[in-house]
Amino acid sequence: MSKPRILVARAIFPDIVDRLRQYFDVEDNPDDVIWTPAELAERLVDKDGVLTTGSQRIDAALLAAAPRLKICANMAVGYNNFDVDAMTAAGVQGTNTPDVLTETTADFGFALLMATARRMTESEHYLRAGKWTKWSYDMFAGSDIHGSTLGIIGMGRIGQGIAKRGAHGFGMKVVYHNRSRLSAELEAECKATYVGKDELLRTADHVVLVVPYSAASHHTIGAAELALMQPMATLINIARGGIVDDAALAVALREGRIAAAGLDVFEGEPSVHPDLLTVPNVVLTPHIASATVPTRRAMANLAADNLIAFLGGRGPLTPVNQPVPGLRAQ
Ligand code: 8YV
Repeated sequence: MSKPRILVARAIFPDIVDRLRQYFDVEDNPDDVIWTPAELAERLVDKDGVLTTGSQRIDAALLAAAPRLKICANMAVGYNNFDVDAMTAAGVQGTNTPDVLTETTADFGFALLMATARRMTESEHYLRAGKWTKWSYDMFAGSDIHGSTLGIIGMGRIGQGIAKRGAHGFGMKVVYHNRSRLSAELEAECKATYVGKDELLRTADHVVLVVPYSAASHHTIGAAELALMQPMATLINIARGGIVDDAALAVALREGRIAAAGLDVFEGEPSVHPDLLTVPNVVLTPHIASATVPTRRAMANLAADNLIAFLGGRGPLTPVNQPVPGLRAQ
């Protein structure tokens, strides 16, 4: 019997591609070419599965062009690149990579918060430029982390990881806002108090965004929300571009309406709003919150294991939808 055919649509660890070759006929993309939607669709015409990442859109048009496609395994926990309704209607399984990146991403969120509040990149640029000639009382004076109020919007697994780091490691008071309240047990574990979004924005010294992207969460933070924040507050976005109105944020930073921002994700990335590149009080990183070698390997392996389990006739390991089986060409 011939093996199922899959596409590994972005470059990943070569040994994990080799592992997939034991189960599948694999077409891969070792040079990591960024295909247009039409080029991706062309490669999927004869494929049963695809290993993809957050940058490739899987929608009704693509599914129609790929009649044999049965599973899309995202190497990411966020799956806003999937049109989940279209996939379910077409009988296509979607999977993501939860849990394996939680602690790494929470570490990064906290690192970005600290770098932002303590002005680490701005001060390093100053030093590297040879401008450091003397000490002064207010040179790069930032805001404290310990003992301050941490506001988390989006209290899923990563948000909870950040809350625990803040509460247990740094004695922060933690408030959170989420679609639904955590159980009393989880609130106690995270030492976190549920508040309304506006109250969080008004009272937090540091606001961290970890909410999944959807039409409903688009521009969760825009000019009106930034206006509620304290002038000494910092804003951290490790969620998705589009959760923050980047143009409005650049204005708020330039006018000193908030103290600083740390951004790992951007609207329209890898493009970055030009005004964010010129304001000094922002720390910018290229979507690397999950980027440690062990975690990226765990993500790639989980995406691979989803393909192996599902196309091997067992259920998906970490599904994001429940399509009716058997709708797709064999
Ligand atoms: C990925 C992420 O690196 O998991 C996610 O949702 O944002 C990152 O960990 C990125 O999406 C690439 O797929």
